[in-house]
Amino acid sequence: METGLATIIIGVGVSALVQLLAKGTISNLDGADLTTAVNLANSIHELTYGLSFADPVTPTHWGPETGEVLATYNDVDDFDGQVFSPPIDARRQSLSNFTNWSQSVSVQKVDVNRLVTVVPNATVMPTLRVTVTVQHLGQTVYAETWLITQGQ
Ligand SMILES: [Ca+2]
Ligand SMILES: [Ca+2]
Repeated sequence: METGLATIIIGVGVSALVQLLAKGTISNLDGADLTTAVNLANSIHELTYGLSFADPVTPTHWGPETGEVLATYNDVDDFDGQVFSPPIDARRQSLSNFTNWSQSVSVQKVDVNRLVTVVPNATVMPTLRVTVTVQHLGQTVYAETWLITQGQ
């Protein structure tokens, strides 16, 4: 009973913060570039919906597990530090006609009680923060951040 209540309270707090973070940042107001950049950021966001919070075989390992490649990445931290240029769509297909564009992904573990605080990757914590930064010709056009909670 008490455990269930705590889960609900934490869940409400997290989703409020997700909405705040999901607004993203805009650093370049070129309309067409911005539309492209938002779409490329959303592709990565959509892609992460299908991933496990941690690897099913080696959940404490950070980054891609041995033998994994883009097509077989199956948990969120597999994408930490990955840069896609040309960028990829939500089905991980390379978008070869988007030359000079890139998606850079950062995954950080954050404190569930203080979501702005990054904690070491090995910490047992049910919250990850993902940031994708989209660049065109080396300039950042758009960046978006969202949270992923364990069991989502
Ligand atoms: Ca992994
Ligand atoms: Ca994996």
